[in-house]
Amino acid sequence: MKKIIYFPLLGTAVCGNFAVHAADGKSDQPNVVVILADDIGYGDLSAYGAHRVKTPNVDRLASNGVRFTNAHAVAATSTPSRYSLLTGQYAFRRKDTGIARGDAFTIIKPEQETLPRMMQQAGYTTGVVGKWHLGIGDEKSQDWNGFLTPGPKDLGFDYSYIMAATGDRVPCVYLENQRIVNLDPNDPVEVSYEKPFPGEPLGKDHPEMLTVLKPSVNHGHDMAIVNGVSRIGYMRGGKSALWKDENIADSITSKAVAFIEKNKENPFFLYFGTNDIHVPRVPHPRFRGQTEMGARGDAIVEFDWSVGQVIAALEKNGILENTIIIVTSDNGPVVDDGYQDRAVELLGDHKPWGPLRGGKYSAFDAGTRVPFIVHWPAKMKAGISNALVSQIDMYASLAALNGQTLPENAAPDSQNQLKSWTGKDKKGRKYVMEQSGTLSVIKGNWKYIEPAKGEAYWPLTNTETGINPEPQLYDLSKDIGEKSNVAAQNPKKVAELSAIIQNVKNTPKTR
Ligand code: NG6
Ligand code: CA
Repeated sequence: MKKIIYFPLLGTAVCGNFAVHAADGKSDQPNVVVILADDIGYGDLSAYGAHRVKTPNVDRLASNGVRFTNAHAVAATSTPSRYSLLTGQYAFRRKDTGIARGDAFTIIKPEQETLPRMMQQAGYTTGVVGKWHLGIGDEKSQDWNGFLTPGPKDLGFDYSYIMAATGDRVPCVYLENQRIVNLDPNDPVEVSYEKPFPGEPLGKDHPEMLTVLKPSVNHGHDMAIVNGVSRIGYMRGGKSALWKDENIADSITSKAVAFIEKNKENPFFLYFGTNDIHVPRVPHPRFRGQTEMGARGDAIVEFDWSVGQVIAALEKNGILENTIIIVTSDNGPVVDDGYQDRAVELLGDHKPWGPLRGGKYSAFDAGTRVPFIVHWPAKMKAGISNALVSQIDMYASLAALNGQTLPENAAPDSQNQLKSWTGKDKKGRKYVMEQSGTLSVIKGNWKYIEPAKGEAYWPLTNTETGINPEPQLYDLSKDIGEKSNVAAQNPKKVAELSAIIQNVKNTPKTR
């Protein structure tokens, strides 16, 4: 039986899976470009009120698109946040989704349903460029000098050009379609997170070799030295393949632009994870000094430049109008994340967290409430939306956009929020879950943080992470800075919100 699927936003009734055709015979499906920043906080962009740094390219998208004020990453660190976005499943349902090492095996299993595979089924060519941080290879084959599989291809990306983990973790190389780029077979790459390679100097023993950045005091980041920066993990070899930190934005942005150029004739889905503004922050010399905030501020300018390059590529090819661009961040901001880059000292009155409390790693809202802009001139009216939205819904919302019916086992926690993402529904989700060292939920004006024991994550103190053995309840309508815990005065609210969390934990599927 053929199903008739109605595309609410495209205004076209179609038969079968996908067959949206405009009068000229070309596909009318919008391209989708997701620009996922690393560690950019709610208050880091001028569209969100920053004044010590200007982000004109992001601001252009914000003023011609919808800028969200109540949008959430699923987790307060990268790996669980990205896992949730690409699978539509809360990362806390799986124990192995914490911050991944650079030699982690593929975390999303090839047999899992994924967002990029759904997009492929909807007729898109899919690509991932930039930060990956979801592991690669498996126990049987993690051959750094050969073909690393499973990897992005097995999860639904036709093309990949990635950094395996983070800028501060080895191996410091790019992988294009799951092979190291520019590798000299006579100088193979070796990677270990267990023990150093004999003869390779380490940051902790050779501070004089750390000519670009030194680690913060009492901190890790003191192992392999690559380009005058010590990292987490050990590596040896691959000299010709090593990235240059100051060129990362240029390298990955040019690959993102090349992907757009190559696929401009047909619908494409590009997932572009920037390295900015994660540590080590080493912006290209042309961005240095663009702000008075040192490397962290200049990295925000570099991020904005990358966004500008993507916009320019779409515009040049006449496809900006019918491309959905989503700009957001994987988690909230951190100022000192392990290197002596003077970010704390030069911050001045810049507030990376905006009016919120906490930051990266934190259960307080700055950990996960992030900038979120959706730009789609062809179908959306510009504006500001306070709708409660979460990155967990990208999967089901893009599926709905393309008339894709989700299989039973796909995207268990992802809801179709297309109407709120396109600015039409001003309410959004009934509740949003957030993951840090504990779980939190926001519903209406209320934010509840589950009681938890645990140590604060460096560089935070327990007061900043929001990890507390007592239940916490905040009335965000009066207290967006989560200063006054009103749990004791509102036992019914506490019971209601804690029941939501219990229910989500106990039911493997919430969509
Ligand atoms: C932490 C690192 C931090 C950063 C983070 C991952 C220490 C003490 N801190 O473990 O520097 O790399 O992991 O950041 O090593 S994320 O944005 O990719 O989640
Ligand atoms: Ca991050």
